[in-house]
Amino acid sequence: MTIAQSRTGELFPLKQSIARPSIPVYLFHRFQERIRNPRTRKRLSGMIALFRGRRTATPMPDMTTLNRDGTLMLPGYLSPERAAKLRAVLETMPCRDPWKADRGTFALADAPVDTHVADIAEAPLLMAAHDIAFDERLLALAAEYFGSTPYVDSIQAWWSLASSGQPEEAENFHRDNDGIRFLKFFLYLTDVDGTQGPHKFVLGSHVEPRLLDRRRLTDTEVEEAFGTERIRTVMGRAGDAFIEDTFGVHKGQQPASGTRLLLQVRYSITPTIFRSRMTVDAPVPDRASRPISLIHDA
Ligand SMILES: O=C(O)CCC(=O)C(=O)O
Repeated sequence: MTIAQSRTGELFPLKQSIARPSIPVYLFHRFQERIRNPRTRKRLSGMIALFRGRRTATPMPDMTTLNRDGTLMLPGYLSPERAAKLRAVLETMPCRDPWKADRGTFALADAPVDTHVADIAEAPLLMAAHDIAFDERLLALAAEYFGSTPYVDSIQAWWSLASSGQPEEAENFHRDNDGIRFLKFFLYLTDVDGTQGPHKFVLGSHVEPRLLDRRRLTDTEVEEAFGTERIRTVMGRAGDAFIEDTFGVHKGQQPASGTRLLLQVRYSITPTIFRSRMTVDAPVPDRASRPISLIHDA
């Protein structure tokens, strides 16, 4: 039993720790990641929405911003007290370096000096994280954005650490290719100033056919292609959140000092190959939008 699993009342019981995407999900992933033009991607996801049963649109003022910019700020999403409570539980959970798997698991305080990202694998078990992932407002935003019922595909949490070495992986600008249409909800659980690895997003890049290659992009390339004025740097307090179409160009910067704790929920129109590996032994929360959960076993 891990430290975290001893915290009953805060965690759901674990059902599976190695849930895998099915072969059709994997094959569809390989197909959709090759479709680079944002318009073609939107057309295809529209066809999927039609096939799955299109939602009747409920006018939501937030959708104008999300559709135009590809990102929507949700300041003060959690109160500072709730954010601190969630952080206190996550602090007790074992971490692992997703880019250096040979390190095994470690406590945050013992993170290797060259670890940039300390991932918390047990985050999907947290009841407080489920309250967020199945929040009616987030589900409604995702349903409107997709034009169809959302899958709650994953819950993740990780620490970004000030460590040695050059920016790694997602610390460089990139476009995500997680699915044909998806949104990521990001929640800061520590205060994030200019030095603590603020997230960056290029406004409007989710619909713009520039720098579409499946690779990491340099700052110079992004600045030249889109202009520095379109790059939003997201600073905020613990409890601030934003939801984003991360097919748009973005990165999570390497902190120059301090640590950043972030919780992320992925919503998608189809299951992704990055779906939650952990599932919980509990019923899917009853919500008006009838989300499909990949964090629960069917
Ligand atoms: O850590 C961040 O702010 C960004 C993470 C990221 O690039 C991603 O989830 O795709």
